[in-house]
Amino acid sequence: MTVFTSTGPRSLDDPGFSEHFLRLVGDGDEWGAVEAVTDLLDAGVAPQRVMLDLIAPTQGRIGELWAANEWSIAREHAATAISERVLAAVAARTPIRPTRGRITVACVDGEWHALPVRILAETLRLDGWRVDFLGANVPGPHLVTHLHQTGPDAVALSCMITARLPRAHAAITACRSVGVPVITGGRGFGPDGRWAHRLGADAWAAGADDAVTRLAHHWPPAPTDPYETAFLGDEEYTHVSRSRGVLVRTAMEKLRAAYPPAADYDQRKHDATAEDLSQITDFLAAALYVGDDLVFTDFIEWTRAVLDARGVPPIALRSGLTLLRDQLHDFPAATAVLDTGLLKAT
Ligand code: B12
Repeated sequence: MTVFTSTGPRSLDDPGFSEHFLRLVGDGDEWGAVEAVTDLLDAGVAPQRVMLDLIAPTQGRIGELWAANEWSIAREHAATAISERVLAAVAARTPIRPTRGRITVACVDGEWHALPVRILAETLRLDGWRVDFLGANVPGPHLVTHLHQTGPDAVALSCMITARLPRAHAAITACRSVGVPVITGGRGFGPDGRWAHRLGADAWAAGADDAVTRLAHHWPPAPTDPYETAFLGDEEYTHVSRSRGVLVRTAMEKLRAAYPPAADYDQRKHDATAEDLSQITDFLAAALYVGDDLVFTDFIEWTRAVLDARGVPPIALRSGLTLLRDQLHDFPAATAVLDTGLLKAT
């Protein structure tokens, strides 16, 4: 479908349109971005398609441009804020009276990727659900309090980063224990949602369209015992997660000797390195928690590319991994995961 905007003919099928929209968002042109989507809605394009085929992939590009060091974090934040306002404009233009049940939509504790789950929330609302959208970083106990107060038919839990899987497990178990079934989604649950099932989720959906179908046709799920959940988080996981502070501090103290250019780091670079090591430790802990190296190796490959784009050589990452490994020689599973990470960092 072709739409005539103030800047000429535009269509969702035209690859030039997504570039045009990315430019508007990247230039901080909120007015232009909102106009572009309202023109599409006026022309009869379904709001679900605007969200899933335009806003979602554009947000993916925004993050990739940040990762490639082409956009600063400030430009990424400004663009993300515009994506959120564009989404709000779509929502304001499409009021729907709820006809289905009530659903709580939230990100797990420590998860800040709010836009994917906001798109999910709006898509469910358009399908007739009454949605309580709790947004990013929802601590488990507060989520459960909310369930007691509102009595929903389902909880939709989002996890985009695998490092948050242990907290996702706690949230899934808590929701199921109070009798509310959980549908999960977001890349953090792994390819085909493989870790969602291990953590006891009632369902997993690849995206918002899939979630709509699942909730319309396969809900509520067959009841299962909420106490029958996998025991995850053995001794090694517990050690790595509890010693996170010491592991990172010790690695930072020894960094200069292992990687001499670190001696010239200013405070900003020093803090960024400590932050990277903290995240590496979180992903290591999550890999031990679910018993899958992929959690770690995926993150290491991505970190390597992010550092490379900022002129940091792979040896710096390898030094950091080795400094963590040196402290964990009594922990065979952790050492094995770090070894696979070291191979990916080469
Ligand atoms: C944009 C982005 C950011 C932005 C977030 C802005 C924001 N406020 O949302 C910024 C730059 C701030 C950021 C930060 C980080 N990010 Co980031 N980010 C991305 C990126 C590029 C796009 C995410 C996105 O919005 N996509 C658009 C959405 C709409 O598309 P979608 O995912 O297909 O959406 C569908 C599904 O997710 C699904 N869905 C989502 N939730 C749910 C829930 C349910 C119940 C259901 C059914 C479905 C569902 O439905 C959606 C709609 O169909 C992804 C990579 C990617 N391409 O996805 C990395 C990515 C998620 N980030 C990643 C990382 C590592 C980080 C950081 C740790 C980086 C750092 N070193 O600081 C931080 C962590 C912040 C935190 N604690 O949460 C990694 C995670 C890796 C991993 N293995 O876990 C990714 C995958 C990049 C990568 N390739 O490695 N990120």
